[in-house]
Amino acid sequence: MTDRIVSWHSNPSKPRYTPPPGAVDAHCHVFGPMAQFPFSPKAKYLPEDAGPEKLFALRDYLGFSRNVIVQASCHGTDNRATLNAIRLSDGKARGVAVVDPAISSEVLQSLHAGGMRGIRFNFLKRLVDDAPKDKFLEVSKRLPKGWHVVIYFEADILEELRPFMDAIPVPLVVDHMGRPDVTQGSDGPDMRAFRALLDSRPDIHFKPTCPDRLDPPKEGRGGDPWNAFAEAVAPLVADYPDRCIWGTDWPHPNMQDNIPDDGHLVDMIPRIAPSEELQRKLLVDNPERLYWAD
Ligand code: 0GY
Repeated sequence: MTDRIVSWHSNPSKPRYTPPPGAVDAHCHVFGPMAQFPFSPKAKYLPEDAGPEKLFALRDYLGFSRNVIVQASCHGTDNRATLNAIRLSDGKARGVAVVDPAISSEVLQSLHAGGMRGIRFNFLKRLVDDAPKDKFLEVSKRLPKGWHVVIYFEADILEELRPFMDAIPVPLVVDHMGRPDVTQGSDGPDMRAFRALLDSRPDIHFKPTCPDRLDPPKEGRGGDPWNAFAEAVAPLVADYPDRCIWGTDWPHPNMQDNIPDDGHLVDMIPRIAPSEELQRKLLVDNPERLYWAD
């Protein structure tokens, strides 16, 4: 693996939609800079630098006020690049760490002091070599006060993960709704299974994010881009308005062959959250509760 990849748009359009004051882009990442923060030897992709300056410039350009920076798999369990970005944000960023489950309570506390408010468990085989449920469960029992677990999985393992998720003793946030097949519609089997998960506990949140990943362009399917995504996801946001948070997913790891325009992603917000009240919950109230409670 030698070629470094660019997976983000160099010149995204200005969104037509204006986010409300205080809006949080609650799912984004930083890559490097590599000279300062080398990538993990186990990284499954080697990106160009996409550091804090670029992220904060995009935040301002898109009309957001704050970021939640999720430690990307290419940095493994070395959280320094994410912590560096949080430190440079002047309080406008918080983070989600990826840790070795054997991490000490002292180091967890230092991550809290650095602005982390959760840890991420990644179950995608193309991104990580292993995902030890027993060890994940153990560390989730000794997180700093107020933290939650962010979990990333694909729809085909949702049922298998149910006992594991049931046992996690802190709130959960599910990345990209567990990647349902949105072309099945809002009442398709994947969305029904995901709703059953949400109904099983009141403290499971989700990110109605990544139309680019979940609804990629398909040969012969005309009409509105990301229409299937909007139709499948809007009812979920309407039915669980206090449990969703939104993010761009910049710099869009692994999307180099289908790079989304970030302005178009922002313009999806009113399609999944049509009222001002829903938009305020999705972009301000809900992420604030999870990431800026203290
Ligand atoms: C995402 C999705 C992906 C990658 C990562 O940490 C990561 O590398 O999360 C993916 O490739 O699906 O949410 O950024």
